[in-house]
Amino acid sequence: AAADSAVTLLDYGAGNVRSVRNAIRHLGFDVKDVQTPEDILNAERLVFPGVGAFAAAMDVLNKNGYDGGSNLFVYGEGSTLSRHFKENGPVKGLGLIPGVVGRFDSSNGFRVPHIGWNALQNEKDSLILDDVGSHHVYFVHSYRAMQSDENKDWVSSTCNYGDNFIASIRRGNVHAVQFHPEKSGGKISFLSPVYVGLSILRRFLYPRANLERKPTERKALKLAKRVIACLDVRTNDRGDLVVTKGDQYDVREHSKENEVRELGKPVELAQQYYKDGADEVSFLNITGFRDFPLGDLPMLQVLRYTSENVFVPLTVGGGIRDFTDANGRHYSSLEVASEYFRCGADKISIGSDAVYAAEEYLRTGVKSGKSSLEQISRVYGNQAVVVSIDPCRVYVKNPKDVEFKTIRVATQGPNGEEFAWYQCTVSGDREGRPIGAYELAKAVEELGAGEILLNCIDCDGQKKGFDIDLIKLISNAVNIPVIASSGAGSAEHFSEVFRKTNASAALAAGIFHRKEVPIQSVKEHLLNERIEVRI
Ligand code: 1PR
Repeated sequence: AAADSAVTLLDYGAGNVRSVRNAIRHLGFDVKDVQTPEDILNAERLVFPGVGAFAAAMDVLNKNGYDGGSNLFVYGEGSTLSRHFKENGPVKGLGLIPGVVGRFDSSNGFRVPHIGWNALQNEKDSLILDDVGSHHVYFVHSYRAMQSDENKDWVSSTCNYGDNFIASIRRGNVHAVQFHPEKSGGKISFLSPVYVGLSILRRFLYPRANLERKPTERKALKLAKRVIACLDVRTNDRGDLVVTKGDQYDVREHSKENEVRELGKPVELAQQYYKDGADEVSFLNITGFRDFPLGDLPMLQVLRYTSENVFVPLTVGGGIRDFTDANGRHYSSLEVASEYFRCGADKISIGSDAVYAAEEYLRTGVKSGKSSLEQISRVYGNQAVVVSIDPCRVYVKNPKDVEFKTIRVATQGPNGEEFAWYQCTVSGDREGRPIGAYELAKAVEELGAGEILLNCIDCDGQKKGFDIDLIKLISNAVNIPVIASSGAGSAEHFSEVFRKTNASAALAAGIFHRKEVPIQSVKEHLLNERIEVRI
């Protein structure tokens, strides 16, 4: 092991590097940023974080004269280190590892991006994966490297998602992993001080650390269904940022004061949910359509603090759009998103602005390339862009009455209607738009969304279960992962949504905030129901 405690980090501004930084610090090391190519050559341990959009990252690297190829402890995402990369056309990678990277094939029913907690297989001589045993680790990517004769001696583990792709490689001191150790938090066992993802980084940083390996009984087999805790955040009437929760999006107490309902503090609750086993945490700035996030420093601060010791993916939404402030300074949505990523977000979520972008795309039939959705996914990769849909059920007598996709409903409407469509809303349900959730979902997938957060205004806060009709409709319409949201009232509602629909994840807020159903009991219930989850 190297004598000094510094780890050299190559931060080329292409994604959430804050979490990698935080994880290294958490393990007791200082981080030294690469300023010049010599810093790379002089590094004893070099960490090279993965990126969402490879071509954009290589461009930055090439402009700065980094050409890689050093014989160091290199630790980075496999794709970046491979020879050629086929995202946005052929782009030359660093050329450290022989192999070709290609996009997952979504035609065989596997959703792309591959997002979530999956199992490692065929592990051999990795040196750094010893503590992982049969636990899940966190993946988020659309491209993967396949095994070949050229690289078979490098492969130290694989993962199965449609096909067997390379999950990690090791050659001498070079380690690369396709998943995110800094996001694969969670303890190895209840009593153990060892965390799954951090243990990987730790074994890299202290190569001789000789912890005993204690494989657990249960085997992680495949991509797990995710359970996500959502924090709707806004300022209360005193100006403090608080976690609130609405009933059908109404977050005010119906008392004399009509104050905003308060359920806790964002950073504390996020930490709690991480400890309780949440697979992801989402923050939604629910007054983002009104406030401006770069002026809203508290929200950025919430992300900074949370990412210091929450090692699962963080999503942030609310207010991601172009904005001109009172002084006439213009901010692009890309700048807003970049600031969120720098502060520790792994994904950003776009609500209202995605509705406008989809409307324009459907009206003109042309992708302008200018919408926030398109721009952010071009720079950060579509796996970093979630579109949050806030639909409202509208009953109709006859499907021909509307131009939007309708469904036959399981429970009839108030006037005996047998059909309904789901109308998209913007600005937190303040305005209904002439576009259905079905049409929106398909359009945003084409525009570059990597995931859909599917809320339902009718079900929000009602605790009567998810809107199965809606979730079926949308998850069957797209090939990207869909997060079911709104209405969870019990652990059984989670197994119901995973059984009856193709949702990849289920999100809840109220039951977790009010401590009515702990995350752990949701997970245990799913496990008993033989639904794969991360424990
Ligand atoms: O339009 O890009 O600024 O984004 C605004 C974001 O804020 C959107 O993601 C939108 O869904 C969200 N939002 C706006 N107003 C509200 C509100 O509640 N008044 N909250 C709101 C959305 C819905 C879910 C909720 C689930 C689960 N909240 O996120 O957490 O319904 O709740 P439950 O388990 O208690 O039923 P932009």
